Amino acid sequence: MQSTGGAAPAIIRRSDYRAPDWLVPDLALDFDLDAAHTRVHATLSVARNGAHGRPLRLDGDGLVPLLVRVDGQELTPEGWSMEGGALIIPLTGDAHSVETLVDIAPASNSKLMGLYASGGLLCTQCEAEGFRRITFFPDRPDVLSRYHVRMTADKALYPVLLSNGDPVGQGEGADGRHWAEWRDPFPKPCYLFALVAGDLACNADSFVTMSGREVRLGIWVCEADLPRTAHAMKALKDSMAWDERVYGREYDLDVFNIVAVADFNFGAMENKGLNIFNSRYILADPETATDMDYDGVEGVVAHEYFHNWSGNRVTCRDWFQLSLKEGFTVFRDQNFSADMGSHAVKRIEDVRILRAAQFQEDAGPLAHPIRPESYMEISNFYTSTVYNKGAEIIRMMALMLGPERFRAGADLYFDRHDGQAATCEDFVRAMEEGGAIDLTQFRRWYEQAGTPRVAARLAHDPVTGAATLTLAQAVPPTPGQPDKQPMVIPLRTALFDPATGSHSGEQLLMLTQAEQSFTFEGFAQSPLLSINRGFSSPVIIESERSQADLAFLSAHDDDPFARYEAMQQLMVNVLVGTVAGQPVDESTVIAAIRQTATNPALDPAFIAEAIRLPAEAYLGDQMAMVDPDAIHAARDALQQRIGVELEPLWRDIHARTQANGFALSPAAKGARALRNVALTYLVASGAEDGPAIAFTQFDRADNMTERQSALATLASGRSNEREAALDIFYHRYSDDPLVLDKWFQTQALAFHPDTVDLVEELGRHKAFTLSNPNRVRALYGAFAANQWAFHHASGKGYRLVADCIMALDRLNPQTAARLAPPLGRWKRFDASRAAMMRAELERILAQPGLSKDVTEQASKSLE
Ligand code: 0A1
Ligand code: ZN
Repeated sequence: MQSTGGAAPAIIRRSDYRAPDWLVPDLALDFDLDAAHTRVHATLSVARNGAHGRPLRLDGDGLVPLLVRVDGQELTPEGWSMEGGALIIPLTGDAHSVETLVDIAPASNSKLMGLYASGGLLCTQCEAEGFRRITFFPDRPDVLSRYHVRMTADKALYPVLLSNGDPVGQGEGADGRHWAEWRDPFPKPCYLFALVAGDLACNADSFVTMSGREVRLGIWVCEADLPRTAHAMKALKDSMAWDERVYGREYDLDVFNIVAVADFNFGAMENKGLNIFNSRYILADPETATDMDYDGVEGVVAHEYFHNWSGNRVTCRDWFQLSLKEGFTVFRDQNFSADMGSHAVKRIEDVRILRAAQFQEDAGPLAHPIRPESYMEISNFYTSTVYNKGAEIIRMMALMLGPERFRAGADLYFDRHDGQAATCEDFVRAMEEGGAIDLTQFRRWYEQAGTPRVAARLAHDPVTGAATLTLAQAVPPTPGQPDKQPMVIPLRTALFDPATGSHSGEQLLMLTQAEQSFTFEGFAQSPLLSINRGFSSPVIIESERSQADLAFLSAHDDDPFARYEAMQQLMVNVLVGTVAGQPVDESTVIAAIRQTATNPALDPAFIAEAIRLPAEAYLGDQMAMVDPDAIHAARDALQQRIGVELEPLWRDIHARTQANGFALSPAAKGARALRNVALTYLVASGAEDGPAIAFTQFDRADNMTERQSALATLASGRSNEREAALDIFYHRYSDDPLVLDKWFQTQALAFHPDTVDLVEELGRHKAFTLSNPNRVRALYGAFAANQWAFHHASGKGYRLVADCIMALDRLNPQTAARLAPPLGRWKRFDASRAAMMRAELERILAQPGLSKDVTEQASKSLE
C-alpha cells in the first residue's frame, strides 16, 4: 500500500524537470513467471548522461533486491543502498552493466499496476509508474531502451507468452515449462513495456502496409470470447489504413497483438506492439453489446493503435506533457470515428462528453491546465481535461491552419521528433513552422485552466443595414490562477437574414482580445446569430437569443451542431426557467421537437440526439446553485408533457423503426437510437400501455441496444414490468461480467426515488466485487453521475460513495481516487448538502494509511 505515513505526499513540479543522470540504451529482462512468485532478472546497460558524479538511481516500489551486480561482479550490501523504494548504486565509470534480481507476487497485486493476475492470466500495466513495481529502473518516460525479453512459465497454465516487438525464439524447458523470447527494435520508455502469459485463443489476421509489408495481427482472448472479436479486428484494420491515408503513418513491426483482460483500471493501454485492453473495449456481439459499446470498441482500438505514432514513436519527455500524446491521440480517434460514421453525430457526442466531464472539472476544485504545473500522483491526471480538452486544443489548431497546413505541421512534428521524448512546446513549434502560423498567444490554452465564457451581443442599425457583433471573453479564476489573460478563440459564425432564411457564408472570427467587435453589412432586418458552429472552440457562449430565434435555427441552421445546440438551448431555457419559478412557454419547444422529428431530410441518429432532453447534470451546470430535486421535477414534467402532446408521433416512430433482423449499418443504428428516444417519451406520457410496450421491446429485442434501453426506461418507473425485466435480465446474463455490469449500471442510473437504497443493497449483492474496476464503476461510478439520486437530501448517497472509496483505497487506490471528484462539487449545492459532502471528504482524509491518490483528490476537493 502507498502509505503516506502521516507526512504530506511530495509535490512534483513541471519547473523542476532535469534530464536523466543515467541513460539505459539496452535492457534484458528474464522472467520466471508464476502467479505467487515471479523472479525478475534485469540486465541494464547504463550510460552516464553528461559530466556529473551522481550515483545511479533506480526507482522501485515494494521491491527488495535479491542480487545486485555491476559488470558481472556481485556487490556486497555496502555497494548499494535504498532510498524510499529506490535502489542507489554509486558507479565509477561512464558505462556499466547492472543486474538486479527481485521476487514479485502477481496474484496478490490488487492495484492492477505492474505485473498482476486477471482471471488465469498474468499481465502488466506500466503507465504511468507501474514498471517500478516489476523491476528496479529509472521509471521516467525520457529514458528510452531497446528491450530483449525472455519469459519462462508453466506450459499448461500459460501456453501463450507475449511481449513487445517481434518474437525471436521459443522452446521447451524442464518440468513442463516452456520459454519465449521477444525483441523490440524500437527504443521505448518503460511505461510501454508489456508482457502477457496465459491460455489464450487468437483471432489472427493480417494487414499489408502502404509500403507492402505484411503485418500479422492477433487479438487474444479466452477461447469462448473469440466470436466476439470481429468488430475489434475490423476497427484495427480500418485504423491502420486511416493513419496511412490521413497522416501518412505506417505500422513499423511485423506483429501487432491485442490482449483483452477482465480487470483493468482504465480503458486500454498502447504498449508497443502489444496493446492490453479492458475487455469491454474488445468484445462485442449483438446479444451483449449496445451500439454505444460497438462505437467504444472502434474508438478505443483506434486510439491505442494511433498511439503507435502519437505516443510511442514520439513519446513524452515527462508526465506534465501527457496531453502531448493524449490530446492529440483523442483528436485523431475522434476524426477516425467521424470518418467511419457520421461527422455530425460524432461531434455532438464528443461535445456532450466534454461538457459533462471536462466543463465540470474545469469549474471545480480539481481544475488544471491541459499541461499541469504540479501533481502529487500522476495517475490523477489522466483526466478529461488532459484528454478531451487537450483534443479540442489540437482541433482549434487544425481549424486555424486548414487541412494542408495542419498536415504539414504534423509531418514536421513526427519527422523531427521520431524516436524522441518530446514536449507540448515541441508540438506547438512544429505546427508554427510546418503550418506557418504564430501561436504565441494560443499557447495560453496550455497554461490557463477554466472554461472561457464568451458573451455575444448583436446590435443592428436599420438605417445603415449594419449588424455589429460584440464579443467579450472572460476566463474564470481556478485554483492557483486568480487572474487570466485573454485566449485565442476561433469562432465559426454565420448570420442568418430573416428576409431570406439563409446566410451569405460562414466566417471564422478570431477573438483574441478581452472585447472585440465585428461588423457585417447588408441586413435590412436584424439577423440571427449562429455562433461557435461545429463547437469550434471549447467555450461557453452566452447570448440572449429568443425562443423564436432558437426555434428558427433548430429548423434551418445548415450546421448540424448549431442546429442541435439551438434545440438544446430551447429546452435548457424552459427547464432553467421552470426551476427558477418563471413562467415558461413549452409550446415552442414541443413544436420544434415535432418539426425535427418529422423532417424526412434529417438523419435519424441526428434527430435522436437533437430531441433528447438535456441531462439533469448539464442543467445543474447552467445554474449557480444546483437544486437536484427541482431539476429532476422540471425535467420529468417536461418529458411527460412532450410525451403526452406528441404521443401519436412517438407511437408511430416506435412502430416504424422496428427492424427486421439486426444490422450494424449507420442507418440501422440511427433507427435504433430514434426508436429508443420515442420509447422514452411514450412511457413518460403515462400511457397505460407504456410499460407493456417497453417490456415487449425488452423481451423481443435481438440486440442489446434495444434490450438495455427498454430496461433503463422500465427501471426509471414503478411498473410490475420493472421487477420482471430486471430479474429476467439478471438470470439471462449472470455468467457474462460485461453484461452484468449493465444490470448494475442501469439500476444505479435509474430515475427512481429509491435508487439510493437500491444502490446500497446492490453493494451487498453476491455479484458485486471491489476487485473488478468495471463492476465498481458500473455501480458507484454510475450512481455518482446520477445527480438526483446521488444528491439525495439525506446525504446517504455521499456516505455510500465515501464508504466505497475508503474500502477500495486499500485494494486499488487508482480506481478509488477516480470516484472522489463528485464529492468535491459541494460549492454548487445548498449549505446542508455542502456540509455533508465536506464531512465525507474529511472522513475519507482521516482514514489511516490513505493512498496519495485519494489524499490528493480529497484534500484538493476541500479547498
Ligand atoms: N495511455 C492509456 C491510458 C492508460 C493510462 C494509465 C493506465 O494505467 C492504469 C492505463 C491506461 C490510453 O490513453 O489509452
Ligand atoms: Zn491514450
